[in-house]
Amino acid sequence: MNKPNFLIIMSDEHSAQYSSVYGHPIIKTPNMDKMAKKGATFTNNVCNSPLCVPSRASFMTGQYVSNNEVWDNTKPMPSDKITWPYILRNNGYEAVLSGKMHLIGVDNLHGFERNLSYDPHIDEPLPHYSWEEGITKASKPWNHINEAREGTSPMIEADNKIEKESISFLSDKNRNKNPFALCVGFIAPHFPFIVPEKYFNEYFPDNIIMPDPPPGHLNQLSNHSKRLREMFGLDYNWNEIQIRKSIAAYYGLCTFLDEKIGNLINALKENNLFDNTIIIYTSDHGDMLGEHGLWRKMSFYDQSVRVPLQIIGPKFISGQVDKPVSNLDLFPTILDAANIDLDQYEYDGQSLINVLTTGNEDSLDDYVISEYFAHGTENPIGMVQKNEWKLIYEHDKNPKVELFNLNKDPHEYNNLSPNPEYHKIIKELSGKLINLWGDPEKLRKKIIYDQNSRKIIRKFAGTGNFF
Ligand SMILES: [Ca+2]
Repeated sequence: MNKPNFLIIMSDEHSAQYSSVYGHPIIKTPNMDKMAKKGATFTNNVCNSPLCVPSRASFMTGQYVSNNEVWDNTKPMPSDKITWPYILRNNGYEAVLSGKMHLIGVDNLHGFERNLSYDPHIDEPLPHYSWEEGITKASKPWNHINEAREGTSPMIEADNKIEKESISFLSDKNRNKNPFALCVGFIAPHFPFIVPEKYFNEYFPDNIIMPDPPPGHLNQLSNHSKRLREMFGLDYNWNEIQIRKSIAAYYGLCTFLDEKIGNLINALKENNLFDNTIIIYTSDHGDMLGEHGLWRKMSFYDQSVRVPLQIIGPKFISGQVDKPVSNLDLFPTILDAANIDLDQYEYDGQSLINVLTTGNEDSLDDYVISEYFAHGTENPIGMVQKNEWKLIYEHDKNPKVELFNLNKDPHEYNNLSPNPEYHKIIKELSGKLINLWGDPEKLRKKIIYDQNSRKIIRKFAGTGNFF
């Protein structure tokens, strides 16, 4: 049987809206534009947690974070979790990683046969946070904005190496013998805001859009947003030139990344692999870039949670899919595309193969869920999106709720939750989250127990030995 190959590209920190294909008026991502002509572009795809490790672990297993239990960036995934690379290998595939998947702990592969290059982000153990210790205010402003400039960095060098080894893998003369899945994890456009001059100069100083919140907006932010600003030193008035440099470098990193996507697709074509390869492009989460007074991710605003999803395949449609989907749908989609029986596996996602082959969105679920259980909160937080509605729900004795109408208020400035008119939709969407979580207070206690356990283990096992 002729099984399709897979080229799966996951960037780091690429918000969907920061690309020309998703409507940005300035940022140039011509290869994503070309992908849109050849395949499907999912306009409302979200990551399942706006943070590296939990988001990527859910992508690997197809499970919601609350089921997968990879709560934060220092929580390793158990090695006996079944992942899509293991299942592909069990069905005759060669499944390899090139670059980042942020698989921390003793098992850096979780089913991939090997890493063709390396993952620079698993070398540095990240700080461990505990909800019981509360939020500490940053002692100084976030450093990456003052460091923004043109030039190169170890992350640029890593991406060049990841690209080179991936192209070398695709150019191997034996590549046609067995079906393969090559998963390429680029670092771009993740900070540091440093990018080679040719990309930087494309945007700096004037070819950018500055954050422009309406008057008073920063005083009305949710508790979660206010905590993030305090904890990460984001509530600081940087000078405008440095903000322009940061945004220009991020835009430049998007174009730098887009070139690499194009080069990988060209390598498929040059090696006669394109016609039998399914190509997927997505990212683990986005970046706020100063909107709502926030940088980095960790929030459920569009810039942080909505990520690109483009899929090209020999029998797939070209066009837009507008119903909300999420990255954990890729687990069943990849297996389904490889003709593997899905019934024997446990996963939370839905296969996208039907919409990819027919263009008919009717069979897709009408809502998606994303969750956050890491630093910057003291309680479980979740997001449910259905049609034009986005609900953000923080568990507490008195739950904190935000509701946005994405059609009327695409910038998410107008929280409708205090208006009794919206009680019905709030009840419906929060019910989906409670249904997933069961008792939210039990979930909170379970996460705290896990955080405290890891704190003790780290004390004796050493930082970075196990996680
Ligand atoms: Ca990330």
